[in-house]
Amino acid sequence: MLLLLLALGIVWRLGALDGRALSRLPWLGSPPSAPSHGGPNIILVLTDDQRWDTLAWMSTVSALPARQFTNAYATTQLCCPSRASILTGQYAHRHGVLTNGGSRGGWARFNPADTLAVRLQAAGYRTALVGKYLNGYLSTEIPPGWDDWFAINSPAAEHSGSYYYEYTINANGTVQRYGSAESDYSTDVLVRHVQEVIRADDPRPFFVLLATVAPHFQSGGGTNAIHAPRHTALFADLKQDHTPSFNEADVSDKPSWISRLPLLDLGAVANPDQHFREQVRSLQAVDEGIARLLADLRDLGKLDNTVVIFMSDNGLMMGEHRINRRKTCPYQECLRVPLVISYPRLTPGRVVDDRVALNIDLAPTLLDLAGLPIDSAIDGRSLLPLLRGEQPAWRTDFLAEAWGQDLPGQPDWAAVHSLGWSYVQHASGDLELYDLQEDPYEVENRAGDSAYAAQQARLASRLSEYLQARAAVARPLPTPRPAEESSPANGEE
Ligand SMILES: [Ca+2]
Ligand SMILES: [Ca+2]
Repeated sequence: MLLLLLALGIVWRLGALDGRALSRLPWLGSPPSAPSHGGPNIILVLTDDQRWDTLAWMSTVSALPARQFTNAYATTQLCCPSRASILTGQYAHRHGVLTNGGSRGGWARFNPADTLAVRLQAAGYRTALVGKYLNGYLSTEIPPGWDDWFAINSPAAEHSGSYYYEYTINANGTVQRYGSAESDYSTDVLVRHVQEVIRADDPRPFFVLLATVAPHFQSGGGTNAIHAPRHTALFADLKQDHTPSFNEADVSDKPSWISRLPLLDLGAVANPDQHFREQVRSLQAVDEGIARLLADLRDLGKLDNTVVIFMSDNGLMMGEHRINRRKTCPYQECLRVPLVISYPRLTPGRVVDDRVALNIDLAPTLLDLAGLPIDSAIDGRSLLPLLRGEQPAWRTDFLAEAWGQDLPGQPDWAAVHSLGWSYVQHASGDLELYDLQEDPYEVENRAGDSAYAAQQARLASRLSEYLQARAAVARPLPTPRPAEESSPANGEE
């Protein structure tokens, strides 16, 4: 009796809290009986290592009524740092996840306490992470901010480097094992889970991060992306365009770790033409999955009130400047990502927008869509005014940065990148300068060329401003353990 009175007393005291806090107490049941938030539903589809120039082969995404950002970039061009930036709206130097592993990066270095998911959940959203989280996440731990956690958590050694088949998923605390059957193909498994999320009888708006494995190449063996069996017959003759930088004949203008690369052996297993075709094939299941989700939303009457964002975490070199299957480079192929934002209320038709959009803009954009404040802890800017068709004063350049050793001997670098120019300072002291109007494929490094001295001085000054601002907010680096100093921190994932 005493216990009952005590319990009633606690419930009475909780009654003084607002309804949202009350609803999140598990023994009182959830979801709440009434929507606590009137914001739109959000589905963020994040592909892995998809270059911007493969978007054209995704018929559903290409046909969405949407604003397509043709100059969208990853500020750090690597899975884990970029995903951490998407979740926080912060530059890598600020959230501190600089690499995919080692002491300077990976899941273990990420602070999950204040993410987009945490903020949206606190505001009344039902949040779901479906697919890839952060590199090195092998845990059964569920980070804060997620109501529904369906995250791939198997170590690379256990699944032949694939993640397309033979992987495990932490499904809200229960580890599920997937095999090699056609129905285990990871893109389809993830999409099916998102279908469950959006069909759930829950009055709260949802935020779903659907992070596919596709179209990443397999780790370890240099083999290509894996497509769903139903797409084997597609694109048999498809080849990537070989731009003037493909297998660049003269790389003597490049820093030493590039100028010493041999010409690519195009007969090798890691043939970039084949990988391009396999990327496009593997993206078909992603595109079909998005079509299924759109059909479900239409059936549920939720289509008009759902924002669908399509983006990749980073680009990828596929033979340009002789570099194959590498990221963390300052060139267009690494920096640029596809970015499409569809919100029927704001984007009734297809609009191409060439303003500079960044991975760090996603978090503030989604907070803005949810009516939440964007505070000074966020580096990116909301794209919502752009979605509305407004013309605010907007950035014309940005700071790009990278750490780790994706190419042997490659130092850390920072760059200022605009639509007209790219200027790169490597920690080794090497400089690169490209006139992107004259030389969009970056085959002629103009650093040190007297004809470009004024531009170089202007860009060096601009980069210096960025680096001073960076120093003021950068998360301190850990002291590297001796064994790590000579080993790659990024691996191939
Ligand atoms: Ca990636
Ligand atoms: Ca050259």
